[in-house]
Amino acid sequence: MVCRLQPALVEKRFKEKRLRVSAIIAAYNEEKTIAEVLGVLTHNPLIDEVILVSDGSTDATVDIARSRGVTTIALRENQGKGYAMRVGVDYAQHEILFFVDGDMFNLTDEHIASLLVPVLRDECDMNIGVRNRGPIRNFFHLEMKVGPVLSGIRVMRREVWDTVPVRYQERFKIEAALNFFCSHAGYRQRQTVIYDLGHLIKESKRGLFPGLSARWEMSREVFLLHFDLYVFATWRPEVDQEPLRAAEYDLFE
Ligand SMILES: Nc1nc2c(ncn2[C@@H]2O[C@H](COP(=O)(O)OP(=O)(O)OP(=O)(O)O)[C@@H](O)[C@H]2O)c(=O)[nH]1
Ligand SMILES: [Mg+2]
Repeated sequence: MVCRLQPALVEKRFKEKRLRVSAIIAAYNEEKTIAEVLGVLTHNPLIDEVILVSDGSTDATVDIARSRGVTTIALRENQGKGYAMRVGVDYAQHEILFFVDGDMFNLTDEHIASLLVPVLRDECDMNIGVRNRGPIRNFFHLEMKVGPVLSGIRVMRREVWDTVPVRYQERFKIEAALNFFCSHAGYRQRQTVIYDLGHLIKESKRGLFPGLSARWEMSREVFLLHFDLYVFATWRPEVDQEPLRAAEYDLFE
């Protein structure tokens, strides 16, 4: 007799046995989009915990997160994206970390599954979401080669995060550092193309000139980081694991 597992049964087993997922959103003044992002994450069956870290936001981000009932950590002063992510990691209870930017829109369960499932099925250790922006913007993003360097939507095992020395868990260094140290430590990295996922750009969030200035800062930081990581190689993971600097925050659970 040939026995075949029913797809529904396989799916049920997968859900019961899978590793647990903590979703972490580092958000700085994202009141326009955060409710939608949190709504999708809190209703997704693959996600077991949602943590919002407000990076010194001065708008309604914290109030919106609290009203959605997610764990909210409100840093009292802006510390930069990497630091906010690290605070979320320290607070997260689960083995799989799912980072999502707070300024995204049109996030769907299909996007989430396409990023989470390969890590949950142990096909890779980090899965980076690369947004397909359409032919014209893809061209300006060097045919999507810039996406993986900066992408804020990605899934990883906790041990991948732990490969990054503390001094690279800073501002906008963190994503490029994750890519580098994940590969350097021999973990398996994958990129998944995501369609129809939008996000707000700095120029629309902050105004044209402050936005351009912030973009210049981010680009400069990431560009110089590549020299540090790949050319001068100043990192020494074994001596770089200093404790995280302290910052004040309020916790709402
Ligand atoms: N700009 C900025 N973003 C932060 C900070 N801390 C956390 N973030 C969050 O990091 C995510 C990405 O920020 P963005 O400034 O939009 O950066 P980006 O999406 O890589 O770049 P563009 O949208 O192209 O400008 C958002 O969820 C922000 O809320 C911070 O100090 N500055
Ligand atoms: Mg953005």
